[in-house]
Amino acid sequence: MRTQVAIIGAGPAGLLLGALLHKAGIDNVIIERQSSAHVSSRIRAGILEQGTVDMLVGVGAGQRLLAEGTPHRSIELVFKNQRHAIDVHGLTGGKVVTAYGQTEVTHDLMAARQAAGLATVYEASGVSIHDFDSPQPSVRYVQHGQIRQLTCDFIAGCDGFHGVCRSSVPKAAATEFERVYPFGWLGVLADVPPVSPHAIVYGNHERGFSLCSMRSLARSRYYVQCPIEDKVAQWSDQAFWDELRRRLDPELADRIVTGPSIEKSIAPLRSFVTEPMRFGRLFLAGDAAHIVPPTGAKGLNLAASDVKYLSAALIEFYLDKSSAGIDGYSQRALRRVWKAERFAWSLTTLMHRFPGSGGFDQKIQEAELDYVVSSRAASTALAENYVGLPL
Ligand code: RFL
Ligand code: PHB
Repeated sequence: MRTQVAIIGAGPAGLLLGALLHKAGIDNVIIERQSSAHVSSRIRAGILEQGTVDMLVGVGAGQRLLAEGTPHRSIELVFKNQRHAIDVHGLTGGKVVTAYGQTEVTHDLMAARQAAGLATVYEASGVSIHDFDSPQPSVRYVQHGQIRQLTCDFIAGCDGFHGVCRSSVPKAAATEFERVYPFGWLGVLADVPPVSPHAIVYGNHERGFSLCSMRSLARSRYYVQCPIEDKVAQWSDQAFWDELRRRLDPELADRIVTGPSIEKSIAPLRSFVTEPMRFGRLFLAGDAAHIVPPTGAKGLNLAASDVKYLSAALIEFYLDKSSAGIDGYSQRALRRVWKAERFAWSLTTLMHRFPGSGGFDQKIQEAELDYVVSSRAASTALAENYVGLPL
């Protein structure tokens, strides 16, 4: 089999890249390790920047998003048991974020890809990539017990943090930057109306961080910071709801509607960047190249901006016969990646309880939060990062 661009991974990065290339008439094949059912059932991100929404609409996968997504014009910060709204919409000249689950984004992109009849290989095992330092790279994998080979012009490594692409690059060719946080997020998904249907609520409390988010007017997503050693089995639904309530202001705590969890998991928090994001004819995009802690809601949105830059570079290569775009891809993408890394790190640092920190650290966080909500300059800085810096 031969194609122009072999895409490894059918997460948001791979599916969106495939859609953008197809729209420009560039042939591509996606090779995915998991089944399509597995891919479309992973519960992860929930908040889309306007740029991400525009891209999904642009590739024809935005119909349900526009009908069912919930635009948020503000976020709320809870500290010292009080809630403060940040008017994101007003502070950014009219920008909003949209609550729409990654599960739905993936579902819509998969459906659009299937409708267009584009090639996707699911349940490919033993995927390996070869010769990306030559003009004719290839991908090998096993499907239905048979070894297959796909030759191509370029490989797009959209295979997430644990994928095969980044680990196929010689160690000496890349530099990795990393910070691992000493806590996790315990997340619960429940079919109950969201406590705050018009805003995402971020809470700072002596007991730790909390977050109230949503997937729809009937489905809520909540998180509490927990020790990284905790196991999901230790947390009954009741213990989760009690802990969440303790960390919110009394009015919000009173309003929470609880119900049985339909998903419960603990996610570790990490900041990670690999540089560069291009090695000959291999490009990395999304979580394959970088991880942000979820506090800023940036992971999926960064995957989208990477593939926007990458698709523009490949379109320039095929249609304008110029290599300038692919030569500049890494530098261009990394500029935006590092700004999102900085934002996610600073919001994580501001909102969480760190082991070994004491009263002084809590007071400093509260003073900074007080500054953020009372200074127009500081709340504007938060708002413009939250809605997403310009592409
Ligand atoms: P993905 O989604 O991990 O997809 C990678 C795909 O590659 C496949 N794969 C392979 N395929 C073939 N061969 C191999 N060897 C392979 N190895 C892996 C995998 O099966 C998978 O299908 O990466 P991608 O596309 O870069 O997308 C990144 C996003 O998924 C991620 O950044 C977000 O989920 C992060 N995130 C959030 N991002 C936001 O923008 N807004 C949010 O509100 C938000 N909330 C979150 C989040 C992530 C969370 N967790 C669980 C880490 C909340 C949480 C709790
Ligand atoms: C979510 O809805 O899952 C979510 C919202 C905001 C974040 C992270 C996750 O910062």
